[in-house]
Amino acid sequence: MSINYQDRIPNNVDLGSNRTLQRALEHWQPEFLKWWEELGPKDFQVADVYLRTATSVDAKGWATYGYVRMPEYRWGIFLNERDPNRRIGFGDSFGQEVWQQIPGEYRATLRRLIVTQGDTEPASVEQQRMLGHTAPSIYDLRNLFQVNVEEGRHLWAMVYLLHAYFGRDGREEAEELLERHSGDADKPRILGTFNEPIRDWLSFFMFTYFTDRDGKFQLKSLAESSFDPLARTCQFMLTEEAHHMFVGDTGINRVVKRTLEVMKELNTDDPLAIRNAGAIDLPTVQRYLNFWLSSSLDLFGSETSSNAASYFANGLKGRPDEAQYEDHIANEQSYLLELPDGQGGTKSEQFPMRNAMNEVTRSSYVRDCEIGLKRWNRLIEKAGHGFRLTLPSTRFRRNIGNWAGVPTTPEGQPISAEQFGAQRSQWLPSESDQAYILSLMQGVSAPGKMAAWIAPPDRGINNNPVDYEYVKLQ
Ligand code: BYC
Repeated sequence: MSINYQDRIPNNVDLGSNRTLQRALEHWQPEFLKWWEELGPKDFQVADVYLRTATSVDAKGWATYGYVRMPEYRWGIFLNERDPNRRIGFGDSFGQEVWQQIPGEYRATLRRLIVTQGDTEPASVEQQRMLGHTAPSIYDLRNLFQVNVEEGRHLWAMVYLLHAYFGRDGREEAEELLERHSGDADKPRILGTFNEPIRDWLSFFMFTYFTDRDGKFQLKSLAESSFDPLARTCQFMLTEEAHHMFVGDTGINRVVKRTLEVMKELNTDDPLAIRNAGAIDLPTVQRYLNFWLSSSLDLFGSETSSNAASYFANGLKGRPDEAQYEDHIANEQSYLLELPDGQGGTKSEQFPMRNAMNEVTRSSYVRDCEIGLKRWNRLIEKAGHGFRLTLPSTRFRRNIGNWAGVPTTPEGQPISAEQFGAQRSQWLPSESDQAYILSLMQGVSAPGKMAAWIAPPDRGINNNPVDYEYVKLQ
């Protein structure tokens, strides 16, 4: 399963044996590069960046480090190895052989899922396009670019499936993936979060912690798919995804650490004094967290979804880590949901388990989000402060699903729109919060130097020191 780097498109799918497919992808490749040039990281295309590139999908080869100019990154097609004994792991066809081709009746639905997944990848690169100039260090700059090139590769992963298994429709969808753009008034990206601007690095860290983690859970669900090529693609994408969440987790950790240092130096927790010293007060960190978590919660879809039920029944999309469940058919269980009663209160209702799959996945996601919070709060506790970062309720500021448009407190208590409006600036980034955070965004480019609002990382990349020249700026 080593990767063929001789081909114009690196791959481990024996692309050379299918000339039509190879030609079609070689036709898409310059379109991708044009998109990268126009909407990928602005201005750093000739810099040498210390990046990892996959040279094989096994443990030894998937992370090979070296200096690369981003447009020369070897974007390619890498699937995990095929397990000839793999069986359908859930739904009505549990135990049957997995599919190497798509059954006709599921074509449209699978195409929709793959396009939705694929759409997020270039979207995130577009959202982060301007961040290079304001990186708090070149260590961070390198991490941004690593995330960006890998999101580009994840787009390739989905485009390969579209080209290889969906004929002309798939080729058209692949073109449209480069035509929709994040935040575009006429052709926006499909899912809400991917149209939100990311203008500052606090948002970038929140995005990589919370939104990339949605990616982890969606990819885990698709890695269970009966459509084996999709499952194998997502399994390999998950190995790369882990670094993206690491960037968010350690980024927020370093922001909190620096704030605590300033609080100690000044012996105060007064947000204004902390801001005057150039750090980010913890209530502002909480407000950014509230914004990005609530946006990411929408990405799981509605609490009750007949789409989700049929994805599960038909074996298209499972639960993350499906093997941990006892019952893989799940058509006799139910799930209790607390929903708005339409009169300012809540009501409990039982739903068939299959219809609640989005909520099952969202709940696993929230548990995973708590791990970072515990770590950040330990820092705060050790420094002797009573403040704690918390995850807002899954009901808070939702735009999709049963809680969409229902105003609640961050604890999930329904309130009136007036009450919400009156407290909004305590719960979500206000204009003045955003102006302050933007005022901190000034690029730092000397190796080892950090902006004043963030602590240095504990260690560098691939055993290199923190002051390594991770990006050689020309
Ligand atoms: N914004 O039945 P429902 C990642 C739509 S992130 C706008 O509840 P369903 C990454 C929905 O499409 C992972 N629209 O939805 C992270 C549906 O529309 P249609 C991305 C939304 O189908 C960082 C309608 O509402 N992967 O990889 O059960 C950087 C009815 O909704 C939203 C995937 O999303 C929203 N937030 O589930 C880079 C996996 N939510 O079909 C990358 C593939 C829902 O009626 N997608 N809608 O026109 C899916 O599995 C499903 O489409 C969803 C929704 C989970 C998104």
